[in-house]
Amino acid sequence: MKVVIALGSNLGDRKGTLDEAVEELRKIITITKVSSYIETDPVGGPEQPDYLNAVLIGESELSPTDLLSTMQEIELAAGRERIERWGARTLDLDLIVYGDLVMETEFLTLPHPRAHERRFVLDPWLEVEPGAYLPGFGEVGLLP
Ligand code: A4P
Ligand code: MG
Repeated sequence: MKVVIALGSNLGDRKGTLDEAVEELRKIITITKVSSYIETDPVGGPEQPDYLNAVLIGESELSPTDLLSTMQEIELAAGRERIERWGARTLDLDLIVYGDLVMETEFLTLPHPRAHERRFVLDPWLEVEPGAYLPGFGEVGLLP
């Protein structure tokens, strides 16, 4: 299934962390595109450093929940500590879409519930996929 994953880091060696996360993800999905890494102002949460954000596109054989748990293991391996929601982190991996799947459970909402309003997700996504489509929201290129 086609998947879109957003990567973010705003602590430590941000570029090294994103490079490493891409290599770890490559072990579980077939990556077809990786966007450039963009510097972004933090959105929401407490005062915190700027982020380096990126988006990648791949093909996954894993189920959505198995993919999410593997992504969380990669976050932990990158030294992420969940101290406060939306706070600074060495690595954040969000599953933006899994094919056209629309679902909501306690652990996983698809598409990602805040992706549609976040330029730090939409801009790098459009860079690697100009015709990007967000189920339930429409063409990414037409979102405000
Ligand atoms: N979860 C549900 N659906 C998903 C999904 N589609 N992908 C659950 C990933 N996780 C999903 O996430 C909390 C819970 O969301 C997880 O346990 C998972 O089961 P988390 O990663 O533990 O906590 P968090 O990241 O602090 O919260 P959240 O809600 O994921 O925050 P966001 O929305 O990821 O925002 N500003 C800039 N410029 N760049 C950023 O990357 N990131 C954030 C974090 C805030 N501001 C930012 C950035
Ligand atoms: Mg997250």
